[in-house]
Amino acid sequence: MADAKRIYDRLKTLSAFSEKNEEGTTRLSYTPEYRRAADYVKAQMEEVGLQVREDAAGIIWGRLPGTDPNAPKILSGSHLDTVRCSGFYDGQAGIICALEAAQMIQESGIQLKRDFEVAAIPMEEGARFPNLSGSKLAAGLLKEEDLDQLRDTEGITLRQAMQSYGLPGRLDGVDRSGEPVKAFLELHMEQGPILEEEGLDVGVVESIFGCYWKTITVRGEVSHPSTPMERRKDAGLAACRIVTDISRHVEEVYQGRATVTCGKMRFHPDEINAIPSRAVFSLDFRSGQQQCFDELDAWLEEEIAQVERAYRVTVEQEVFSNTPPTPSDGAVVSAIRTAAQELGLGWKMMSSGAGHDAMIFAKVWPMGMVFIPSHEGYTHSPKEYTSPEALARGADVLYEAIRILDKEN
Ligand code: HGY
Ligand code: MN
Ligand code: MN
Repeated sequence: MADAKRIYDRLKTLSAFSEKNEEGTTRLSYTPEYRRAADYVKAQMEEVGLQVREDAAGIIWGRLPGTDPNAPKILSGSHLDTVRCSGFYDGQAGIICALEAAQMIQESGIQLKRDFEVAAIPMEEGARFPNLSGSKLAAGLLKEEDLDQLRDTEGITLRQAMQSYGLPGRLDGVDRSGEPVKAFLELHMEQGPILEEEGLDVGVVESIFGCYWKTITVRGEVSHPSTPMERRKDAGLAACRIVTDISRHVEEVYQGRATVTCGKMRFHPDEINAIPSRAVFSLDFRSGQQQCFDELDAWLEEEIAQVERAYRVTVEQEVFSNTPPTPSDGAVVSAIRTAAQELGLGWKMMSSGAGHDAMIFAKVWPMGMVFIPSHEGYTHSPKEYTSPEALARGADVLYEAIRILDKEN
């Protein structure tokens, strides 16, 4: 059985590799704190006896060789980066529980037929570079030329960030999409309250909600706050109108089938006594049905046309990230479900509202996810918490699922 204390101690140690911030853990990709966390993960993998390599994208792969090097391998892991002021379970629990499963395999003395590899992946969160870029590099969905196109919020290109992090700035050997893989498994905290409220140990994820990010730029005219209301071209007010209108629309029409969030908004010139000439804000759409995204696209076009007329501004929108709703692989789901049943755990089939690296790997390999409870659903917050016992039960399910998948043809 998994060692709850060992798992928790590794997570707690990881949590300290953080930029100084108001609260919680902040570890953006390719930063000095990311480097310290990566070095710690590599050292723990070596301690477990894995063959460790860091590829040209900074992805860490810890390999436990199987008896048949040609058998399609089993991969498991998650992201090592965090959003700002986060907890230390999102992503990290998936890496450390996969490492625990590897250690359980080692300690049990069993020999897998298939290679088993543990992965620690950068750039899953969009806190620095576009989200899911690390797994997209491993899945061959981002190419060398993208390294000069993708920029962080300071304008640094991905290639520059990789090189200053000590990587070659090229992608030799990163794309693993052509390799035979039996399953990519990702353990993740639920990031919702359902498992805890229903007193269950495990969520067997059957699909992952799509994730659709837009940047909206509103342009008006700067003028003095004494300008009469009817004569303004107030980009800030127009932006707030779009956000409140689309939020109300989604709440009234989609009732839980979709969500929309404005997490970032910047005004220019950003002065108390100047009517904003420009407002730039984000919209994050989530839904399990592609049709909802399509409908909201059309609705937003209409909304923008009305706001442009009403506020005498111009509005542009840019799709920043677009990953459709993604089903898990039936055979992998079945292995996870059987593992939970054999362990006598409480489990349920469920969808994931949050996005994950697994939804990118699903484009090239069979994918499945193991959810473990999130205390009161907190996530992207220092209040994030999953008990050591729940982490250990998740690692047990991962271990059993690996053994089931290993025995299959
Ligand atoms: O945004 C998400 O769904 C995930 O936390 N990256
Ligand atoms: Mn997250
Ligand atoms: Mn995550």
